[in-house]
Amino acid sequence: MFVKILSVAALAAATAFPAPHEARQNRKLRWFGINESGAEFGEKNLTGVYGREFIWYDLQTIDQFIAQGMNMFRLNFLMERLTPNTLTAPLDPLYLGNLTQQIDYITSKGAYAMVQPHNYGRFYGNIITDVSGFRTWWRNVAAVYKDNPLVVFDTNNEYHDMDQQLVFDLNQAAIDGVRSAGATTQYITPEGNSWSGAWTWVSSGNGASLVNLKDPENKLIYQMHQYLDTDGSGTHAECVSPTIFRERLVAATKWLKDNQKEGVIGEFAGGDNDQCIRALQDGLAYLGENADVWWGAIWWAAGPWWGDYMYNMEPPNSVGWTSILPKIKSYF
Ligand SMILES: *[C@@H]1O[C@H](CO)[C@@H](O)[C@H](O)[C@H]1NC(C)=O
Ligand SMILES: *[C@@H]1O[C@H](CO)[C@@H](O)[C@H](O)[C@H]1NC(C)=O
Ligand SMILES: CC(=O)N[C@H]1CO[C@H](CO)[C@@H](O)[C@@H]1O
Repeated sequence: MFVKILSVAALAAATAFPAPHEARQNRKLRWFGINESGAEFGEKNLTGVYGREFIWYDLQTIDQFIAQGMNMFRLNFLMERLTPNTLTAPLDPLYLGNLTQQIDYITSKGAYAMVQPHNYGRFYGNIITDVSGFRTWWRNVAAVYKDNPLVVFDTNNEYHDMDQQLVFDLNQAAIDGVRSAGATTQYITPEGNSWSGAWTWVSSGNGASLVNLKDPENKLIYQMHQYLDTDGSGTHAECVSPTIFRERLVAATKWLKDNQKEGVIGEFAGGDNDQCIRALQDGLAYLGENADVWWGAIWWAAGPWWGDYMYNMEPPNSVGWTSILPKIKSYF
């Protein structure tokens, strides 16, 4: 998805909404969680100022999500803020400090934290071609978290319009960098070209290419994204049909099974309307039916600055939190 809609004003209309708080017992999906988004905002302003161009996540909301049964937090941030100017630069202590604070908090609760550079395979807007520098970037980042098995490494958000071999090489470099740092117990999620869409995973050539990624620890969980609007971009409140989520997962599911791979839907969403709710329930049920290969799904999105955005799931009064989550939570 490439559009963000912010209306902080919408937060003003606060209605106290009591959060149901049973912890989930019969988990249907190994992972279910949410994208935490805001630290990657203001990508035109680098490095940018905390609280003005970008924001980190409200730790109290983490507890609220966990109380709803979530156990996976995909943490959006920008590479340019962690390593200003060059891929191999030292990690910025304050930005890293905030990322680590989030990770430590989440994992101290027993949930997974996904380290997710929201960079589309680009650095300062340019496609990353320095594969060796990218490997070093990942080695440096993974070294910080190598002793925390609840950290998951997402190689990069949504490569797109790139040479397929380069996408393969960057993913392999990330895997090699992470493992060379001594981070051997963590899962890694490669992403594909074409915005890592599940519906185009096979047709785009991602499947044929990325099937050959090698991880000495054998802990790759392929990450795909899936939206339910006509163009699959996640920019509309409407969903194509009540079965569109499932339909858009069929080819990727077959690929996972045929190749004995495992996957996760790293971003998905639909608007708060009957057709989308049915599609969301149906698609999540499908993931549950295929839980041998699908680890779960991660909603797009939460974060303090989403306002009245149609997919906002930030507690306590966003549409996702008050209206959508109650209708889908029994599916994970
Ligand atoms: C942030 O970026 C925008 C767009 O490039 C620019 O107009 C604005 O002046 C920048 N703000 C700061 C504080 O640099
Ligand atoms: C988070 O970033 C802000 C702004 O740079 C900084 O003041 C603060 O100390 C950082 N927090 C941590 C825990 O490092
Ligand atoms: C696929 C997707 O939703 N990507 C979006 C994630 O959120 C950021 C805003 O923080 C967008 O820029 C991305 O396009």
